[in-house]
Amino acid sequence: MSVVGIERHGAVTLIIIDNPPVNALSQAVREGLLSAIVDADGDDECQAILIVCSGRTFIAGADITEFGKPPAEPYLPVVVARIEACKKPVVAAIHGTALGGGFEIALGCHYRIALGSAAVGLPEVHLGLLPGASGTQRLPRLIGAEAAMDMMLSGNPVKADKALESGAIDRVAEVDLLSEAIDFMKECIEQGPRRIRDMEIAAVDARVFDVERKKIAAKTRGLMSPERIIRCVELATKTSFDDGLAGEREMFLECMASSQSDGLRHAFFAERQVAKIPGIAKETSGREVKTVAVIGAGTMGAGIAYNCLAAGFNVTILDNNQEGLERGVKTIKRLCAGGVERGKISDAEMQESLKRFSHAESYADIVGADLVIEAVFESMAFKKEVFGALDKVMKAGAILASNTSTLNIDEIAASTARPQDVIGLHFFSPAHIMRLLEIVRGADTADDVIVSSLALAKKLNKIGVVVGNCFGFVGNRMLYSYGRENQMMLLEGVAPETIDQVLFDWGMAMGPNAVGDLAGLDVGYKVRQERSDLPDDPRFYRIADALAELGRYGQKTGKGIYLYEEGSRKPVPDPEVAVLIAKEARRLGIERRNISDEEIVQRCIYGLVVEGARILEEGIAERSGDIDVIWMNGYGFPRHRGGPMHYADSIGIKHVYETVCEFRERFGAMYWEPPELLKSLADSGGKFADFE
Ligand code: 3H9
Repeated sequence: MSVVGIERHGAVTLIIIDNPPVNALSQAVREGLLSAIVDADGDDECQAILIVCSGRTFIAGADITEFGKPPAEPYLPVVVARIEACKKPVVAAIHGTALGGGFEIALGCHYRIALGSAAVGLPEVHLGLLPGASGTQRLPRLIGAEAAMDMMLSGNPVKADKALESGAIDRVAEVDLLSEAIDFMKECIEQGPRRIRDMEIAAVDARVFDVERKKIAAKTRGLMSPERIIRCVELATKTSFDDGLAGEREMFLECMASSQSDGLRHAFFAERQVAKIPGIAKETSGREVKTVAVIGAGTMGAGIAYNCLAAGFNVTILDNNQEGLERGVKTIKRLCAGGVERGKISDAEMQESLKRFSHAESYADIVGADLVIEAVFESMAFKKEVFGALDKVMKAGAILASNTSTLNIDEIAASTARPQDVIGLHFFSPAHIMRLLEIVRGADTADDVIVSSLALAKKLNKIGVVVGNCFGFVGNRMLYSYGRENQMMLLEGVAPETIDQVLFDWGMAMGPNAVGDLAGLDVGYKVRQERSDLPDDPRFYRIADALAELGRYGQKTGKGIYLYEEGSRKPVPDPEVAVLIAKEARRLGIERRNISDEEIVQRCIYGLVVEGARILEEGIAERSGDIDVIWMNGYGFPRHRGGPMHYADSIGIKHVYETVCEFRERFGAMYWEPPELLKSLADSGGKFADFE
């Protein structure tokens, strides 16, 4: 079946694109569209052309699956130019979203009409790209340089009413896009083609470009495409349309060939892949979840409760400690008020959501909940007690979830007579902000409980990743290796602020020492105290433990590995800590030395890769991409590097393997014995991405 069809309606020719699921501009679509345009332009009966799409949306952009492969003609800029060159008016009728190359097609058209529910946008920046089919040259001519830069730098779609206001579209259709578009075309025929390339760009103060550069510098640290978007728009204000196009093409191809775009494209597909769970049929339906009970009104419990409330669930928070409960309720109300202040919800919506909120001190008040999320203190004994109690009172079929960040979910499930209903839902702090939800599947967890958990993640606007059961699951288990190397290097002579700076410059959202102080050094300390399987190594997390033992818990106590001035979150290096580290190193007989920035990065990041490889071997993660999604969304791993496993794939597994072997020689096999998977992929020239 052809992906581009033609229908004649009197003097109007309809070009219909039908390429599910999102009408991406594959080679076949580009070819079909070009040929249809040429035909219609040469057809004497045809007075105007309408480009529409079947299915759920207008064209959502270039076909990203073709990126990184040899380009195939006709190229998109050629198709857009041919549309614009038509002798008769061409109109785009937009429903759903016209994104990227899809919106560029619409900009090649002489007029644009969109349904009120539609949106248009240029999201290429999210893929490490810039609009490469004349968007950087046409949009500034249509709506002005500053508004165009805003759209391209944010990558966010703009709703039809706003797009109409800015001039990005010409008309909003109220009800029936097709018939209203055909009516609109009568006006277009009268006016004739209106080509954006011939429009004068509105004058702009030349300083806006540098202002914009400064504005985005911190947010787009290390990324190449945002700066090039500004350069392209600047070019549009200074040179001819054709010279601007040539500049855009050159910069687009440069971005396309970059490892950054490769990493971001990987992130795009990996985040969609996580929802597909091998072994669970696509049509498996989940259990109905309307009412959620959260147990434990601490920071995490309150954050989860607020998150569920904001997503529209009926929520009850339960804590048997009256004071703790009151504090939790206050936190939730404060978070609600914060949502109003930040313009996320209206005051009326806040009042409405508080009607769905209640608190309780006894299990009897939550027996009817569809889902219980336990968020009590991280202690196996305590969690077992809670689950034992829940098992006795909760209605049949209720999902019993634990927010444990490390503990064995099967052991927790064993304290109930319904292990099929038990699952881990590992939220990340702050729960209402962090996008990751690690969904921990126990040995007996029912498929429909997993499906419900994925649906919950979606409703909470999170990315749910299903993982297997082991200590720390995927994220925190890997974090142990990363943190371990940080701790070792402190003892070996690198200052905390140096490690943090090097990893921050490499792209991590924060350095590991600053993260430790933010999360609270007492948290990890208590977890290590409970573990009986820690390595027999006095260096293991020695500095973190020593600080916790001194009551230096981090930001919350004003002192951790760094110092914090009253009311400030800015870490300040503390000479006392430097003395403490040097003393511990001496006690342990560790020689202090200079360590290069390269070694700092390699030991921390390859530490992650080695553990990730073991996790894959053991089947704790289904795919290497799942691990990447976890690290990009829960641990501040730079998205443009595509996650730790993709990063290893992109720099070459052989190189990683050889460096790990070298580390084994230098630092011993206890931590650096290469996993079999790493070795076999290095031998075969394979990639983690190919491992099933
Ligand atoms: C570009 O246009 C460059 C040009 O400037 C220049 C070129 C020279 N290609 O997200 P969903 C798949 S760059 C291929 O779950 P939703 C997606 O993988 C592009 N496939 O649905 C998934 O597949 P599967 C600029 C694509 O309703 C399925 O469609 N455009 C593409 O939640 C459903 O996707 C963008 O960056 C694509 N372009 O959201 C837009 N898009 O079922 C990227 C989607 O096998 N797309 N797929 O897992 C989106 O933002 C969302 O997909 C969209 C729909 C909002 C459209």
